[in-house]
Amino acid sequence: MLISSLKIMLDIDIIISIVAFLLNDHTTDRCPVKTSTTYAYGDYCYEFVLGSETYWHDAKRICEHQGGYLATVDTSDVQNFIMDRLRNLRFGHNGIWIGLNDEAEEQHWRWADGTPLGSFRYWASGQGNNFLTHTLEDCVHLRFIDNGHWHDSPCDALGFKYNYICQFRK
Ligand SMILES: [Ca+2]
Repeated sequence: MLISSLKIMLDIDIIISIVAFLLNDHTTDRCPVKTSTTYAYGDYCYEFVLGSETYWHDAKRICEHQGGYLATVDTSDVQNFIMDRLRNLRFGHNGIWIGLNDEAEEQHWRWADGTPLGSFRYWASGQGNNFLTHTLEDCVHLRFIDNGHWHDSPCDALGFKYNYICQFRK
């Protein structure tokens, strides 16, 4: 009797895990854009564009042309998800563009989808508030070789081309 109740409990545990996995929906079935480097996470799909590196505004335009926007990294979960993916992909570049920018108003950071920067921030020390050059540095990349910390840099200047991540709602 004890053994059979134990077995039922175990079965329920397994069913709960399966349902949780399905609800989280890690498949890219509902992603509007599917490439070999598109991943589903939460309610969103993230397309890691790892071909030739480009300027921030070009990356932004390409994401929008596909019906998405440059990625919003507003929780540590998303930050960790992106870093895990880059590690798994054996990402070979220094950094990757995300949507964060202060081009509309200096030091008022916003994501490319229009939402203001919230409480989650992952600036490298001394970044995001560099008063000497802040007017020149309006766009942010996640710096892979600096453990994913955020660095602001010129959006469209020679020497500042990166890969990028487009985000889409499922
Ligand atoms: Ca700036």
